[in-house]
Amino acid sequence: MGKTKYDRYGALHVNNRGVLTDRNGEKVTLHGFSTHGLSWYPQYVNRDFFAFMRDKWHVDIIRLAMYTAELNGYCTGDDENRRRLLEVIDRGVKAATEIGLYVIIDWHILKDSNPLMHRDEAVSFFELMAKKYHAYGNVFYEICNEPNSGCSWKDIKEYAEAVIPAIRKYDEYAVILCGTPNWSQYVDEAAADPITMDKNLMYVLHFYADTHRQPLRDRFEEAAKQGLPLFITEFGCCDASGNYTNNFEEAEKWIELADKYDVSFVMWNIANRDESSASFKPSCDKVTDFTDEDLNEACRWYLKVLKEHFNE
Ligand code: IDC
Repeated sequence: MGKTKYDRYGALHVNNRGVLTDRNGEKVTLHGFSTHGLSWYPQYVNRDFFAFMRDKWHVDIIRLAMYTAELNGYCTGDDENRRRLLEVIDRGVKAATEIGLYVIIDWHILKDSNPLMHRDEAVSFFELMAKKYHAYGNVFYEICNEPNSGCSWKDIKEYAEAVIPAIRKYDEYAVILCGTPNWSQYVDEAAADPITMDKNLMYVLHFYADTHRQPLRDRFEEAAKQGLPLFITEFGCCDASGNYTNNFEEAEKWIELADKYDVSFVMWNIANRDESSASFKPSCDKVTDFTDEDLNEACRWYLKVLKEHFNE
């Protein structure tokens, strides 16, 4: 096994042209997978599987998706549930660190459409995360997955301006990822009024290829051209529900565009749930050492993309 990207590049930052770079200014793009909700599928957060993804799948980043509202969310479940979630995150961050992967801690708002709803909890959560992991160098903090249902950029910005200082109190350097309006699509609104209190910040765009096509690519490209730091922390080949037909033709256009602007991307999702965005077939209950027959079509497509084009 060769050196991982983390072994090679170490802690990253956003340069003044909005590109993710290492300490010598060399640009770095990361590719990997997102877990499904950590309360639902904690079993995939294990070191063997992370090492398997690193060695067999050319993965260099894992996103730990912690729902805040849905089923045993961090803000809706009880104390015991919160304790369990913190434990899974800790296991995930440590496993990723031990084997040289980057890792995203994702505050996965969804049903709770406006991040201001749970701002105080988010401030305490990220303060705790930064306190624990500030020395690691491979951790990204994603402060709000997908603001939606009319949540404005102004609200997201107000939220970010409360959470960023909570992180910076302990972690001066980690890259912070911030969601954008309309399920993390309207990056143009962030470009028009960026957050100025912090330089080590990237804005998030999500796409589901069968739903979000050229009009969203145009928004993405416009923002990229303006030098807005962008990170695709979640995408799918299917429609926005996370299910139904995969559209690989549209997905390929997205990958090409992301690559053109050196934007990193992470695929949704690691689970054996009965939906086309899940990587594993429902009949597969393994938690590592997957074979081709265990994988759904979108996962197989993605592994081929990573192998053929992003295998450094
Ligand atoms: C979906 C899951 C699905 C789950 C649902 C919960 O795939 O199994 O029942 O969430 O509401 C997103 C979200 C992500 C969604 C995904 C697919 O970030 O949580 O996961 N999606 O709908 N944004 C666009 C699509």
